[in-house]
Amino acid sequence: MYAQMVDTGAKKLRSPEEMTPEERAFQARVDADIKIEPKDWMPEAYRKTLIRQISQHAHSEIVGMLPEGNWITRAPTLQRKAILMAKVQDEAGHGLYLYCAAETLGVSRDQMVADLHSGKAKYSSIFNYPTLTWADIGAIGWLVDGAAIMNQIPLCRCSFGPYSRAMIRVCKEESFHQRQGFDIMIKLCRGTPEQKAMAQDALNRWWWPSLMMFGPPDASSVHSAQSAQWKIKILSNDELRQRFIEQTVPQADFLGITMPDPDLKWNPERGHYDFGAIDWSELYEVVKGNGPCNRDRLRARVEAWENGAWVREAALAHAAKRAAAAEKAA
Ligand code: FAQ
Repeated sequence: MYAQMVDTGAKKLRSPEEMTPEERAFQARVDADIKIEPKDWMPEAYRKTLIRQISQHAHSEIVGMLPEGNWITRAPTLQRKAILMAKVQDEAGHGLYLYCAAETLGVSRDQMVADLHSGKAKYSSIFNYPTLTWADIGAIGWLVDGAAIMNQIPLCRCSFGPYSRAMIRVCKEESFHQRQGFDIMIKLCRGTPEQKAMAQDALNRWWWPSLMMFGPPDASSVHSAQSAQWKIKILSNDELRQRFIEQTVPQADFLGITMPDPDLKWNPERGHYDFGAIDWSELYEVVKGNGPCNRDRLRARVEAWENGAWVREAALAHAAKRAAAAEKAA
């Protein structure tokens, strides 16, 4: 197991005595599980933290369409193609709810998109890995959507109203995504030896990056302590990762494929699975822009934005025309 204590650069939490009266009243509302709404007073750092996390979450949904979109034209049957198209469209919808939730905090959509394109805003590391075979589409649904749900169910209870409400709907759709991925894996694992080998290969490649989706270990996480105090984070990165492992190992057993971790074993004393050391240098490299597909992903998003400029211009011109007509009629 990792035991990496590093200086995270995290700021020390303010005690109630150090808070201003407004901050104390705000924290009391959070502690009482009263939702914070966009027009309520909030500390500037709370607003900034939410803009950072929600916009990065939105970008992840949008960039996350690319690895799976890559297989829409090559899905093995008409039914699989229809399901995959619906899933990828759902991810676009999730991105849009999340951009709307972030906009309530006073940031514009154009600014968020510009930050993604300039590399200032992050998106989930997982979407910088390639989808080499059809089994990768199964592994993404099973593992990536499985990890996303594990992280997002607690977010349904987070302190910021628009984010928590967006998450409720997103989680319902993610459950279908996870099940369709597992269904692909079942089919492959019950198929020919070659198909089962494809499923095993996909698991080998997606397992460790899926564990990294939960973020760095708690001891190295810059934002966790403050986000926990504000109930933006309900469970820590490590707690969620452990729960995901607990949920997923029996599913791999059911499929008859093996986790690529020789140190993974049930620890009856802890009542949890122990697991091998995660190579955190890989996460940090991918987040810095050096993953296998970072450049392709950003290029695809920038091109899509530029190619769609005429649609945005036409929609704005149409809206202006309708507003002018409505004014004339009034
Ligand atoms: N990748 O101090 P912490 C999906 C960054 S949605 C990239 O622990 P925090 C659906 C972090 O931003 C997947 N960057 O940060 C789908 C921070 O950098 P910053 C997305 C990462 O925020 C499925 C720095 O490291 N889900 O999959 C990663 O407290 C299939 C320090 O880290 C969400 O965004 C990473 N893995 O905790 C779509 C959920 N981990 O901002 C299509 C909401 C950490 O200071 C197909 N987000 N970083 O420059 C969260 O829960 C949190 O933001 C964490 C990170 C847990 C991701």
